[in-house]
Amino acid sequence: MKLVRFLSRKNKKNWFAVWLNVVVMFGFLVTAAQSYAGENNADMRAFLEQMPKAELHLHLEGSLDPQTVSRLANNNDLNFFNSADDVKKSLSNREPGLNGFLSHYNKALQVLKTQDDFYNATYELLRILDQNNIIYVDLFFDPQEHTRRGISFDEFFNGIDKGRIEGEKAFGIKVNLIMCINRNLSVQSAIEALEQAENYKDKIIGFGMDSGPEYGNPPLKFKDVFARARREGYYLTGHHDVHVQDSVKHIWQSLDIIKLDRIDHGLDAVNDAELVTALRERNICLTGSPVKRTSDPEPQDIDAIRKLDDNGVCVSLHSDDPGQFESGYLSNMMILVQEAGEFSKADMTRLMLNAFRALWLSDEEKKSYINKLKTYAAANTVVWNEVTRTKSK
Ligand code: ES4
Ligand code: ZN
Repeated sequence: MKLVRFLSRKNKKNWFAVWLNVVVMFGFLVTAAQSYAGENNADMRAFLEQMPKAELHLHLEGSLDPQTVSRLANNNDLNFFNSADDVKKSLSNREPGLNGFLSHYNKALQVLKTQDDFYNATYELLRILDQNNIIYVDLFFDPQEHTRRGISFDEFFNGIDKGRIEGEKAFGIKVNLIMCINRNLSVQSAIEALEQAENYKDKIIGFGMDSGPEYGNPPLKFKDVFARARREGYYLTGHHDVHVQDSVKHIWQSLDIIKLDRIDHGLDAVNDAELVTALRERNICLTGSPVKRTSDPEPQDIDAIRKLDDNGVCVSLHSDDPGQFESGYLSNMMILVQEAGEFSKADMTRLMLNAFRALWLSDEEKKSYINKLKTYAAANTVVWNEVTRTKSK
């Protein structure tokens, strides 16, 4: 009250002093809030970057960045993609949707020609994965895309395998390989790929299906091929991209008839409550990949991921084609997803726990990976019961 009386004496100088104080205080509060938020962001980013990770959905061919694509094109005397800008233009000018992306992808992968190219691509990829603190990777490759260009299975596979072995040693990452058949090609071609892989069966953990379009090429098309791959000892997985016509019906086929062990993408399952229950009860994990394309303001399908996670489905985050999507490698993608979805540290840890749950390893090996994540969570004061959403005893 004293202040009001004092001021009401029309003391202009003092009015000015109060006003100045208010402005200064406001500025101070704003700066403090900004710096607190900045520190928080930096803290969250460091938490995500340093988290021990499993990458389960990554195409070797999609790891080639524009510089690498153009360098290989020049080395191999190809008359396309002779500069990184050519590659970037092709990426940004592509038709929207999966088919537009695949026509870029299928052209860019043609720069891989020699065994050394495959070796280098694999080895250099593992170097980057290590920088992302990835300790386990299931790596996809597309045999038919190479054999159809006249490169034998033996030729390219030995390059990938050498890169895998040396990369494992140099970077301490465990690598398993998954061969993917192209759903757009014939059943006969898929069988041939399976037969060509015969000699390398012990070096390939999984048999998958990718490429597109999915509509018109449902999982049922390859029912007998998947059955044969199962008999030969492969784990089975398959792509079910998002926003695809009939995708829910296709995911049901993959679950009930093909009996896949895991599903790549598959986030459209969120639209079918019974399917959500089936995925949860049968413990079939979805390797989500909310990539960000140049025109997207943020990674896609954050709401689907949240809803599936809230409903107890084992869904995880992966980078898919990190050399070609703006979301890049896994650390960066996790940062984008966390920011867009405002997920907590416990939420982000659970999404990574799901990846370790989805591994095709013995229970003991899985437990040892999960313990690494658990130790990391504890060191960062993340409460494990909040990660697993179980009540404390
Ligand atoms: C792919 Cl279906 C699909 N999506 C993303 N990347 C790919 N590479 C091969 N098939
Ligand atoms: Zn993929």
